Amino acid sequence: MNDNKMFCFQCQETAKGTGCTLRGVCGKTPETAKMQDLLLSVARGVGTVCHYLEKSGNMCPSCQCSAEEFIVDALFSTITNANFDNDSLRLKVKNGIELKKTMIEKAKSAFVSLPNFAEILWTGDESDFEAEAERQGVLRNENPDQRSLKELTVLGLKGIAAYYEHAARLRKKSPEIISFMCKALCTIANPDAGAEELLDTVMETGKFAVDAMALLDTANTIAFGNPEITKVKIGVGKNPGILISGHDLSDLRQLLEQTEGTGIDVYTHSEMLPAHYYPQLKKYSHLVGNYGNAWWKQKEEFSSFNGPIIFTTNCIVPPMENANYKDRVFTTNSTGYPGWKHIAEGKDGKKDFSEVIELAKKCKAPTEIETGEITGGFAHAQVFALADKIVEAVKSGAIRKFVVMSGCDGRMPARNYYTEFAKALPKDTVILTSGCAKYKYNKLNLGDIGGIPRVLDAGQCNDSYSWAVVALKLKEIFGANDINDLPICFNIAWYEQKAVAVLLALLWLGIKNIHIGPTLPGFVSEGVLKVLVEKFGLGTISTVEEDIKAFIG
Ligand code: SF4
Ligand code: SF3
Repeated sequence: MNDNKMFCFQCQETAKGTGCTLRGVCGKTPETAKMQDLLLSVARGVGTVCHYLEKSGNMCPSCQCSAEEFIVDALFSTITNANFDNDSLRLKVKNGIELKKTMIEKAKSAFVSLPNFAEILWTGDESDFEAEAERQGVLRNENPDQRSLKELTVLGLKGIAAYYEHAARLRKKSPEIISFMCKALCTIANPDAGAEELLDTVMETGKFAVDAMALLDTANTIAFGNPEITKVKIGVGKNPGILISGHDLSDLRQLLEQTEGTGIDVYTHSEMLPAHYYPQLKKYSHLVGNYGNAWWKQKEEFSSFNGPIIFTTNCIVPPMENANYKDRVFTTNSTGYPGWKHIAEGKDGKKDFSEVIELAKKCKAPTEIETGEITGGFAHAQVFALADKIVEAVKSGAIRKFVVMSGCDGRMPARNYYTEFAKALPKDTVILTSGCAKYKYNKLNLGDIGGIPRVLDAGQCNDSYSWAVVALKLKEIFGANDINDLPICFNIAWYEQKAVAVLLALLWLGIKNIHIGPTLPGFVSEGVLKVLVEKFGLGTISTVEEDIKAFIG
């Protein structure tokens, strides 16, 4: 690892755009980074054994219960801003090592010979954790293009794992997705994997990202109904509240059930905002509104919320030493932070939020930081319900172009570009959004076109799937030969690895000339960038004026 204390380049805020080497810009310490590197290495080992067992007919993907759970959780726990808790990560590593040993024994007794990858050979001695983490970090691949393709795959897998975990919690699973994850982890573990095989794996990751988003879409709509146009309050009431952040709608439902009739109000935060659009969640009258903005403003907003906060997924920002909310934050699922109480799933698959509720009862009501309403709920079913109106507006020229601005928000000042871009877009354009990127422009009141709002929010980042479904439907309606002939352009803001999965999904669907920003990923090497530019016309952003000219004409 040279003089580096760590190496991580998986998110958009990576130091100097090339890699965090001393400490993460996100707050990740070298110890946490190493434990995550080790966890990923063990996941590659488990995935490789699974893949070999399956190939030899000794295991079907649907019976890999504990392997499936381990792989999905390992990938999700290493997503940016998900888990900063070394003890919890160490425990995951140890469980993975035990699992790998059991599976290797199974392979031996079935006479399945395993490849001699380092991930298989390592015995998992605890005194060797640190050294193995250093050997197995991102920089283990010396060839920059090979490293880049492997990282593109694993970062896409992290996004898939996140979406898969939510779907699985709602009892929707897919042996095919798990089987692919194992195969891809095996390819990444293979030191001799060639460029072509790696590029194919990257593209296949896009295919399975589409499948994972479709799976989650089905799971969500079966459980909670189809999102519908909804106005969400952004002010506060007089009751004490619980703030729930992240993406896990199943956790929110359990919290709403357990808080019903207690006099506690529930508020959504950041990526939980779209929960309000679902009929089976908005029916709870004590789901009163959304508090605050995207993840990166949480230090100030948690402080003024006054009540307990639950993180169901990323994005956690490490609190200041003297933060007044430090003792009222809880985590669930793959998330963790040292000193914060983790609420695990019970044997019945349920979580007990009683401690959070008791704490809320002793807290003051939230301090109001803004007032008014925001509108959302434009996932595919709602958009299809408005299809006639939308098609008519396109045909008449009232709508000139749709601009997909899905993705993530972040704290870099360069991201003000997205606010300015949204403001500068001509009045005959409509923004299609999803993910926390929307907080850059969802309170601007950009007006409507004949009753169609100029900002259509489909939901969380995984709901970017809706825009793919809508684009395919428009292609059919307009009889276009190619999806790229439609009046749609893509200006995506990325931050963490779910956005990487979404980008790979869009590439897999054949969408060209996507612009990503505010900067290009540090994990894309010059060689790989050249391929992405030549094959897909991938680009980044420039100035608002130049981009409006280039995208809209
Ligand atoms: Fe740096 Fe991002 Fe990795 Fe954090 S997640 S260490 S900010 S690259
Ligand atoms: Fe946001 Fe973290 Fe990506 Fe799910 S909450 S979009 S950044």
